[in-house]
Amino acid sequence: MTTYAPQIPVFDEDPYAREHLIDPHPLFERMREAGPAVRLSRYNVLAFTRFDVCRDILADHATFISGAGVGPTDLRKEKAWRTQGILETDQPSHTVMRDAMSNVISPRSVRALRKSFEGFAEELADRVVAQGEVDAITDVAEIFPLRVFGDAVGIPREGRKENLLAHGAMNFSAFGPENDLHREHFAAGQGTHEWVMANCARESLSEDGLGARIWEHAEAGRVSDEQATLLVRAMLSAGLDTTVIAIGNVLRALAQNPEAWALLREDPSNIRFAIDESFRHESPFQSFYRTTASDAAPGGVPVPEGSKVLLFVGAANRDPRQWGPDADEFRITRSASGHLAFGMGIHQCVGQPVSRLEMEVLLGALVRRIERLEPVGPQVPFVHNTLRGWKSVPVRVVAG
Ligand code: OVM
Repeated sequence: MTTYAPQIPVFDEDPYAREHLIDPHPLFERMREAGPAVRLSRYNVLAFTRFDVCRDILADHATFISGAGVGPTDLRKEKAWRTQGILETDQPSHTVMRDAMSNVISPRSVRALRKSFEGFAEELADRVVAQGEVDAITDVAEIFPLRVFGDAVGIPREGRKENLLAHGAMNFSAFGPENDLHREHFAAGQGTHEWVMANCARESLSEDGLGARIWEHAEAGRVSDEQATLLVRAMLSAGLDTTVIAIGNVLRALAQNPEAWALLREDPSNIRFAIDESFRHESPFQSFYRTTASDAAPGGVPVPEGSKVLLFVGAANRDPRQWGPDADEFRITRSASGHLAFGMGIHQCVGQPVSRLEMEVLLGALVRRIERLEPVGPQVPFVHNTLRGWKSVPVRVVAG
């Protein structure tokens, strides 16, 4: 067992316990204030919650590697539940995969998606207004990416809903410890991995989608067939739940902050500020790990080679040292860009322009029709090891 410097503050609480997952910010604050790192005694791991230190760790991909997995398990010692993909790969093979991925998800290819995203956004927004009272999660946030992102990748419509959400919840569970929640999400995800893998195959994907564009890189010999499969898998496993949660979180924040909704109606160019502020304020992907390839000292804290380090980007995104004394408030007039919700450095989310486009187009269609959203009835949190969102956010739709 790794021994850490004795002066590092020790926390006996479990950040993955239900009570903290439901309301993580009080514990995040105590960890941030205790020092640049705290040792979680339950896991014997160092946890980082301050913005600057998390950012520095993410920027140094040579010292803080991903190839040993971005969950708590060292995948060099224990076999992963699935083949390691782009997320859990280091240079040089990461670069090969990343180049293909960023060629496929390019400014031009993302721009080309706008029209079809808008078509479905208009349809869905009409439906929301007609209903008058909706669940921002199940009637809106879950519906939109399943349709438009599924179509963009080029997978069949049938089976998406039953497979992709449970698959994402299962997959992202493995970036946290093997606790009861992990087991629940793995049980619920039974069979979905097989469905996802079957849809990564060249012959399952439509001609005109992002998945088929990935396979062109395999045909050209720039990536192997296995790498192409893993890149389509990354789209399907990383692109769905995260965006569903992101849409749910921004709708919830806007329902609770009607003055922010009014600013979007006044000037729709404010939509992108609301999106970034929401990513900062409640980051969909809250925490993950790196592994030290050599002795390191992030934020001055000594970390021996071969240690897992736990990064709470959800806490870094609330760090008052970075965001000021009102860091806990949702305020779309602040400059929230530079948050760590999409990571940072060579592994920074490559799909983020697609996710942002989905959010921007959908919010645009909604603010054109709706004067405000009023929260009604109890909200149900999505309790998950690494994702932060809601399962139910009922709202009354005030058209106008
Ligand atoms: C995966 C995957 C790939 C990229 C990112 C990610 C942020 C997951 O293969 O599951 O999560």
